[in-house]
Amino acid sequence: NLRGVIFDLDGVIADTAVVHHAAWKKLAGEIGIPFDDSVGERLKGVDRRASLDILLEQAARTYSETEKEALASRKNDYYRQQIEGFGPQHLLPGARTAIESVRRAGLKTALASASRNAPLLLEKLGIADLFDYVVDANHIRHAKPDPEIFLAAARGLGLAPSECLGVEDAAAGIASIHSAGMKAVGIGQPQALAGADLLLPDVAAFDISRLTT
Ligand code: B16
Ligand code: MG
Repeated sequence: NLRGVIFDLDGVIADTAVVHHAAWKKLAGEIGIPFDDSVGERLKGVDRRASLDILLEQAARTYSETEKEALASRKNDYYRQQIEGFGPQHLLPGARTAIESVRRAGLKTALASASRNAPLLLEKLGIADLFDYVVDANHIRHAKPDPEIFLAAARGLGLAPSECLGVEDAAAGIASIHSAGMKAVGIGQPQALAGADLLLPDVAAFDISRLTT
């Protein structure tokens, strides 16, 4: 019995997947690391440090811990520069309606974003009050595809994982949802999200009434 829906943020609700992508690409260019779309796809949903490690797989040399911290924070600066100018117009089409319809159907809503910038983004988008619970990414020890973040969201809602549904745009996120014991709705392209229980082209196609009956 479905009682809660747990949303990912970047690429599902907010048009930020492209912003993360551009920031990593800029950093990669600066340090001479090849960056193509398949690397970009692997970074989706993965936290900042794990993303950097994936990027550095292609590096010609090794980087010290201090250098890695500096690189990760440089990427975050690029990302923040873009996010500064964000507002409700950067919600993906249909995102607000999708979340509101879940609440109207009497279900709970949570946010399971790996992003440490999620609280800032929720304020800028004007949707902070639409979630019953927001996972604090600073308290998550294991990045997606580990189930930790979706399990924390279910716990925060006071629900069993089996009573929750996860919505994700990244392969790592779908894997995280499934390991948590939940059904997964994939938002995006079939190539990247083959494992999803239901695949939708975008969040505008999310219809809670078709999932609860
Ligand atoms: P930050 P999500 C994820 O957010 C992004 O998809 C991923 O590209 C990013 O690296 C990660 O957040 C960490 O973000 O650097 O802002 O802490 O998709 O889980 O909402
Ligand atoms: Mg995402």
